[in-house]
Amino acid sequence: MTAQTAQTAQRVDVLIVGGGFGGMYATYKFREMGLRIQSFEAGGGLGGVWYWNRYPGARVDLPSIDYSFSFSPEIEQEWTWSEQFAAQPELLRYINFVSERLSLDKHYQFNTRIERAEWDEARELWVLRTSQGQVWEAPFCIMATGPLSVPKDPEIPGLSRFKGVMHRAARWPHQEVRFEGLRVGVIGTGSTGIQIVQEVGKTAGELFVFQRTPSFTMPMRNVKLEPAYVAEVKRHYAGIREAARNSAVGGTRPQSTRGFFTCTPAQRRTLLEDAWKNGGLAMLGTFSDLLVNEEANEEVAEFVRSKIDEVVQDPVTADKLKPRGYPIFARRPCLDTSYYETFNQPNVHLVDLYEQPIVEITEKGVRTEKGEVELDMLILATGYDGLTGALTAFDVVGRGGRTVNQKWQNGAYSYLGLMMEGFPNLFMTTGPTGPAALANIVRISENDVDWIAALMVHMQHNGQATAEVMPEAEQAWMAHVGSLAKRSLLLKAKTWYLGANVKDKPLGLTLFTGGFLRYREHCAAATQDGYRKALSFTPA
Ligand code: NA7
Repeated sequence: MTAQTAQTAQRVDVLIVGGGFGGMYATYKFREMGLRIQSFEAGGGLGGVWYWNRYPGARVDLPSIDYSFSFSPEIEQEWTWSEQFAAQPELLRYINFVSERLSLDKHYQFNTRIERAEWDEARELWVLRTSQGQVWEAPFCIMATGPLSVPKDPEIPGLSRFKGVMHRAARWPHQEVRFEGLRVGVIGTGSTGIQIVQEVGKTAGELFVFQRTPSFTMPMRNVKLEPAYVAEVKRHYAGIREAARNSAVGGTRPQSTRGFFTCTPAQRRTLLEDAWKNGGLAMLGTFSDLLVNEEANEEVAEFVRSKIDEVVQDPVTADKLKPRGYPIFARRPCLDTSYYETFNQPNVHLVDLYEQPIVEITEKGVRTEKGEVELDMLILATGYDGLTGALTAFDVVGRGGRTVNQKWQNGAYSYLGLMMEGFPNLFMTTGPTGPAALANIVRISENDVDWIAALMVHMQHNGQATAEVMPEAEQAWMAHVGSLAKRSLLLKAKTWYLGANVKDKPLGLTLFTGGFLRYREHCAAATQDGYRKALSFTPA
């Protein structure tokens, strides 16, 4: 401890980093437990991903009913969703409604990044330094920093040379952006790029879609929620939440137990057609084995490719839009509203980057191997340094001066995605090696915060100052995560799930692929066992 730290440090019980769903719930939960808290958020308001991603067409790809907090029955009754899949402005309104209702934002310091977090071993405190030069200390620190909070620019030379307007999807301006009469380029065709293309294509003078890997996308079939439906949901929220908690995906989407090849070809076709008509992620839940049975997966992939042929009029464009070479659902499945139809418009042009890779960004636009595409506006929808990016972007220093960067030099390593050996009293919500990205992030956040809260109560009752995961428990969890991952087709696509989209990042599937319910069971088992097999404690 330096003399300066001693003079200026402010002290609370829990420090919370992040203002997305995890941070908001942690702020509420620990305050209700009577703890003194201080929360930080780099953005100017709450919402995390939904604060930053204001691009046109931004929309959640899980039903709004599921993608909302369950901890307050009052808020469930007071808030009414207008659409099955809410758009970003409505999501942000919901987030701010929750914040106002529970007076959460007064606990936050906004526009504040944590630049360093260090465990002071002698005093058993986490010491956080902010971008505003303050020092905060607390025995507990919650990193609710989210799996998708560090956007990634593409590694294309000349990005800063472009003289037109450049927008990043994940740092979208707060003012309205118009596209009428403009030549707009979009790089990236993941969930974000697809949402942007189908929206911007409506008004842009010309739209150039720079596609490297095509994604599989299925119809969202979004609908307005009728008052009678909403009333029914509100009557049954308790049961809906229970079903979500006990499901593999943390939502109410049906998940069949039938294997693909237990059905006849005709039955399979009917089921796939039904799923296509129902929209959303229905198709993934129609059979139980699409993420482990390669042959079944390929049949479903071929079904979706055939749908592209049905919609896209130009056969060459249709062919280029067809994803090949990786299993369907191994990249995040996208949900769209007339994405493929957009390519039938005369103002929309697909630029296939397999055929003509981008060479550089110029002052005027994008130069591919076949020539220069002049643009007035360039939009980057090029993804994130997912899962680990937030905690490796600054120094998080644990016992013995070891940083998270050092601990994760060969890939993310943690216990339940919640704790790390060498980092006592430091907790993550939706952290890597948990089910983040594969299940409803709101349900995972609530599970994680509740788990941490139960541990804190246990420590208080037992007069314990610090908790740390034991190396054997962490190793055992990693071995379990690894053995499940080996069976998964997720390994067969180059995605942010695996860290494949970030240069020099260690490759590996450090996500729990056993489903949300199993994950919860692992969490609950640790709690019920009094943490005996997993954690070591020091006395207060
Ligand atoms: P994704 O899914 O990581 O998509 C990023 C896209 O950007 C993807 O199509 C990439 O192609 C493309 N990309 C990245 N770098 C380049 C370069 N250098 N040149 C051309 N194209 C590039 O991010 P999203 O934001 O769309 O979605 C993230 C999550 O948000 C999603 O999984 C949902 O959970 C919601 P590539 O695949 O690398 O060939």
